[in-house]
Amino acid sequence: MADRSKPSFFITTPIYYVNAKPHLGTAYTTVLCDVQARYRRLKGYNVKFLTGMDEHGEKVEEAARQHGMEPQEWCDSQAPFFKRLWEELEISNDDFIRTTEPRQVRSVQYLWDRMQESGYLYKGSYDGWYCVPEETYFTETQVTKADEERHTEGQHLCPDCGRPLERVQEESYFFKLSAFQDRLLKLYHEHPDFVQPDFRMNEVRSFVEGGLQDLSVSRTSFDWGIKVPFDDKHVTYVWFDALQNYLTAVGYGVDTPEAQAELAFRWPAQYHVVGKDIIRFHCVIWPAMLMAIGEALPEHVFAHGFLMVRNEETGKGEKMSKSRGNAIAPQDVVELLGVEGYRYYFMTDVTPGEDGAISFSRMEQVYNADLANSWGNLVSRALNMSAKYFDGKTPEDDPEWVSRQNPLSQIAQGIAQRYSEHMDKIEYVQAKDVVMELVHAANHYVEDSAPWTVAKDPARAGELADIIRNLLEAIRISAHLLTPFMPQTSAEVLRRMGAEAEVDCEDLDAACVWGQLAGGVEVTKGDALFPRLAKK
Ligand code: ME8
Repeated sequence: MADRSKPSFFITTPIYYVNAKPHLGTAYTTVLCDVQARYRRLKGYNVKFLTGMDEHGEKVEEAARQHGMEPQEWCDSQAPFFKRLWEELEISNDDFIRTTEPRQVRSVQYLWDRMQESGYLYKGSYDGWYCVPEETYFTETQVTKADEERHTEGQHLCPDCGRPLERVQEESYFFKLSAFQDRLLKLYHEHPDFVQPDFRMNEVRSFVEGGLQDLSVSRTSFDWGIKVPFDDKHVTYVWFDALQNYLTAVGYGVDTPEAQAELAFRWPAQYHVVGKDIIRFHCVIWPAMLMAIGEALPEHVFAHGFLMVRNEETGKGEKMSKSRGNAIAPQDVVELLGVEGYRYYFMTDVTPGEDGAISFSRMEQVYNADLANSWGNLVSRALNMSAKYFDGKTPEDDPEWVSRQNPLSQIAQGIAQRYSEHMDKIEYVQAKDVVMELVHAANHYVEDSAPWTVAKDPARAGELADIIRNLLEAIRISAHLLTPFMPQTSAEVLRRMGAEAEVDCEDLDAACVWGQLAGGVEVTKGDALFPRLAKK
């Protein structure tokens, strides 16, 4: 039972199609949400972190057929791949939704009834283009324009992905999306941070300003989908079904007091995190659907860029694909960097809003510089010295020692607040910089204060205790701040310095106040946290 005395923080990933195994791109979005979910738990929120699988539609049905399976059987066979990878990458989701589950069927059918009542639904017939890989409709004008630009000579290709289109002619229900243009523009005007980062908002706004067409939301030419409750010749268009998952997971359409309390507590969501490819579905269609049925709108949609593979010869980012032979599997990166190094690299070296060019050489560089040489090295030096000079323990605070000035406590002042300003907005690169400033300063401090020399003079015992205490305190605070990125390492560091009671912290600001290190507590030196990667 959720503790509803804490504020709710509801964050979602897209639900991924089960036509392919999870890959570096889907893992990127999922880790990005995980970091935010873990951060919010540290800030005392009651978090619900939702991910899942999108199992209906032509694309999934085709994938099943290609593998000689029934669609449901195929989806069931794919679920373990997603669940296993998320476990391996330390994804702390609280729920995993599949669109073939009874709760989704019930909720989508409830949505149909509400739509029918709203007056924004009508029956008609669709005659136009459809891209199966994108599960998207395109108008004649869009297709003609793209074909002219591409010189496709009679073949009609998808304006977005360039793959061949299908001609669809069928009876269909339509959602009156065109009626929402003004209300959507008003939303963007009144809530400029509804779409993040800013430049994506401009893209969405100009799309809507260009005019909206009604959307076909049911299909009659195939049947792998949720039946329309009042017309069972029709199945739900896969996006109309998929978007609804966000409401399903928090109890929408369930007539029990518990479900209604959950819905009231959780909805609206704070963040839908998506890739830039599906921004229109989340920033145009989804809010219009919610407006039609009178539900509150999510607070933010954060659209991140795409991961590209850096071509070492040209220095340019290229789309990842099997046919180019440049696709990188998540397991390859885990093998190189370990899970925590994997998370750290993608979250702190790729700016979340923009496309990011990734490469193995850059991964090694970041790992060695930040994790092996800076963070790992600092922890190992400080714990070793503490153990060596203080009989296997953290030094006691020496009341005789008066000089309390040190550069580290100054840098640490207000650090949790500076870090949070960035974490709140998913600015992970900048948040990491705030922590690494303290880590780098601590490494310099070791050199400048030369504890190994101080240790030789018994008259300087107070000074030695102070130096080691300062280092351990900087480490304690950094470990807390790095928890969302590398939860296992941070927990291990806190354990090694005898602070395991702090591992499940729910008040980051309080934990990061300087001066809380316990003295006389046993320390464990342990193995290197991040062994340096040798040059291949
Ligand atoms: O669109 N870089 O599912 P999908 C970064 N089922 N992220 C990437 C990426 C890349 N190269 N490639 C994919 C769907 N992604 C729908 C969603 S939600 C109601 C329904 C990520 O399996 C990114 O988050 O095609 C993108 O938006 C998502 O995978 C698309 O996943």
